[in-house]
Amino acid sequence: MVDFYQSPPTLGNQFEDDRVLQSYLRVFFARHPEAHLNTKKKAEWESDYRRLGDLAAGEWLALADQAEREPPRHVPFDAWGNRVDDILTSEAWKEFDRISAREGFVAAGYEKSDGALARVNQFVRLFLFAPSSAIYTCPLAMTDGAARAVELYGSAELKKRVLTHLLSRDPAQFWTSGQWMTERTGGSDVSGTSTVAKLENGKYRLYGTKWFTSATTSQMAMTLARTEGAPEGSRGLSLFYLELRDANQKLQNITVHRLKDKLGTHALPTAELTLEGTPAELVGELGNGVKKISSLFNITRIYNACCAVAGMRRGIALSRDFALKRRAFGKSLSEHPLHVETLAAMQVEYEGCFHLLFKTIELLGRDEAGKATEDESKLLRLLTPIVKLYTAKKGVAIASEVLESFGGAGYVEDTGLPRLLRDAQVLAIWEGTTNVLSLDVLRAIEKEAVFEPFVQDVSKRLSQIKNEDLKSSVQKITKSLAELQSHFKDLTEAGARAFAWRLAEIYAASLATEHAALLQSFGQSSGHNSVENLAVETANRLSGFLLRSDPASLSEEYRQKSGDLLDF
Ligand code: MFK
Repeated sequence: MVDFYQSPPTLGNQFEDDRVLQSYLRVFFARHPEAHLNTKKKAEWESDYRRLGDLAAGEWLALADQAEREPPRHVPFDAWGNRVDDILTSEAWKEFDRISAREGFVAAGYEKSDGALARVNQFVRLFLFAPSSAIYTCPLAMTDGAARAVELYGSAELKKRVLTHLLSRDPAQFWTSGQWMTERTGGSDVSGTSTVAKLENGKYRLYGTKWFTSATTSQMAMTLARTEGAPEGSRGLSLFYLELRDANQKLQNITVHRLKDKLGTHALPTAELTLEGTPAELVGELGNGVKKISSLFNITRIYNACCAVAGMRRGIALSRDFALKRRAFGKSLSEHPLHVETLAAMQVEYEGCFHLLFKTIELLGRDEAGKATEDESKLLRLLTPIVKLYTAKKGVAIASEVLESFGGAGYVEDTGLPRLLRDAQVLAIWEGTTNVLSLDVLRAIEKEAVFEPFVQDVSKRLSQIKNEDLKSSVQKITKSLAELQSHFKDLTEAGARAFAWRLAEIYAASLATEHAALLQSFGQSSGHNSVENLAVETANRLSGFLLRSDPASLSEEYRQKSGDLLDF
C-alpha cells in the first residue's frame, strides 16, 4: 500500500486570482475618467499589481516565514557590561524595509500627480503585500500616519527634514516611524498619559514610560507628553516628534526594558521602554495632542482594515485551494455542499468588507487632495472607525473558520495557518478596540453631525439602482436604514456597538449592490458564473444578512436588560 501524503494548499498570483479586486478596479477606472483617460497609467498600475501578485505568492511569502521563524531579540548589554539595548531583527525583516522603500508603499499615497487616486493605487499595493509581509505593514501604517501628522501640523523645517525620509523610495534614505501612545495607565484612555515634556535650555526633553511601542527599530516616533504646568486630561497633552538614535546610532536617553511576549505579530518588535530625557520637538501648538495624533491614528486605522480584509482574502484563497485538493468521504471538499456553503459565506463577508474598505480609501484620497465635498469628509470621519471595527471583527471570525476548514492541519503550527488567526486577533485590539471605536462613531455623530450625510449617501446610491434582480436587495437595505433612523434618537453609549455594526452592514450592502449594478451596466457577459451575476448574488446575500439582526437590539429597553443578564 502506498502511503498517503496530503498536498498542501498553494497560492496563485494574488492579483489575477482575486475576482473582487479585479472587478473593483474595472468599475473604479470606469468611474474615474481622469484615470481611465490615462490608459498608460492604468496599464502601468495593472502590470505592477500583477508583479506584486506574484511576489505575494512567492518571494515575499518565503521572507515572511523567515521573519516569523527568527523573531526579534532584545540585547540589553554588550559583552563589557555597557547598556546598549540593541533590538536585533532578522534579515528578512530588514529586507521588508528595503522592499517597502523600493515599492513606495508609503510614498505612493503621497504621489501628488495621482491626485485623489493616489490612495487607491497605494492601498491596492498594500493589499497585495500585507498578508505576505509578516505584518511589516505595522511600521508602514505608523510611518504613513506620521507623514500625515507632520504634513498637517509640522513646522516647515520638520516637514523638510522628515517627509524626505518617510516618503523616500531609496532604502538608504527611508525611515519608518513609531506611534507611542500607550502607557501603563491605559491603551484606550490616553488622558492619563504621564510622560512629561520639560523645557531644558530651550529644548524639550521627554521623561516617562511607554508600555507598548511597536516597531521600536524605527528611526523616529510620534508621541504624546504633558508639558510642565499643562492641565490634566487629554487636552493638556501635546504632540511630540523624537528621533530614537543620535548620529552614532546610540539610543537618545531611552532604556528598553523588554520586548513584549505577544500572541501574534511575532516578527514585529514591540517594546516597553522609558524615556529619560529624550530630546523631542513639539509638533504644532501646545496642547490638543489627542486631536492632533488622531490625524495619525485615523490613517493607521485604515491600514488596520486593509490588513484585516487582505487577511480574509488570503485565508479564503488557501481554504479554497485546499478544498480542491483534499478528499474526504469519497470526494473532494469542494464537492461537499456544506463545505462549499461555509466557504461561500466567508467569501460574501469578504466582498462586503472589501467594498467598505476601498470606499473609505477613495474618500481618504479625495479628502487629502482637497477634492472631497463637506459631506464626503464627514462620511470619511464616520467610515474610518466603522471600517476598522467591522473588518477587524470579521477578520478574526473568518481566520477562525479558515483554520477549521483545514481540520487538524489548521491547528498545527508548521502549516503556517495558526498565524492567520493570531495575527487577525490583534487587529481588533490595537488602534482602538471595537468598543472604543463604537464610541468614536458616537462621538463623530454627536460632535460632527455625520449621520445625515450617511443617510443621504446610502439613499442616493439606492435610488440610482433600477436593476430588476437587485430590487429586493435595495428594498432590504432601505428597510434596514429606516429602522436605524427610527432608533437614532435612542442612541446611547450601550447601544453604540450595535449601531456601528448596523451602519457597517448597511453601507457594505449598499456598495456591493451599487457595484453589481454598475458591472451590469457595462453589458452582460455570458454564463451564470459571469462576474456580473456573481456580484448580484453577493449583493443579495449581503442585504439578506441585514435581516439577521433584531431591530429591538437598537432600543434602549434592550440595553437596560443587559445589565440584569450579568447580575450587575
Ligand atoms: C497593521 C495596521 C495597524 C498597525 C498599527 C499598530 C501600532 C500599534 C501601536 C498602537 O497601538 S498605538 C495606540 C493606538 N491607540 C489608540 O488608538 C487610542 C484608542 N483610544 C481612543 O481612540 C480614544 O477614543 C481617545 C484616546 C481618542 C479618547 O481620547 P479623549 O481625549 O478622551 O477624547 P476626546 O476628548 O473626545 O477627544 C479629544 C479631541 O480629539 C476631540 O476634538 P476637540 O478637541 O476638537 O473637541 C475629538 O473630537 C478628537 N478626536 C478623537 N478621536 C478622533 C478625533 N478627531 C478625529 N478623529 C478621531 N478618531
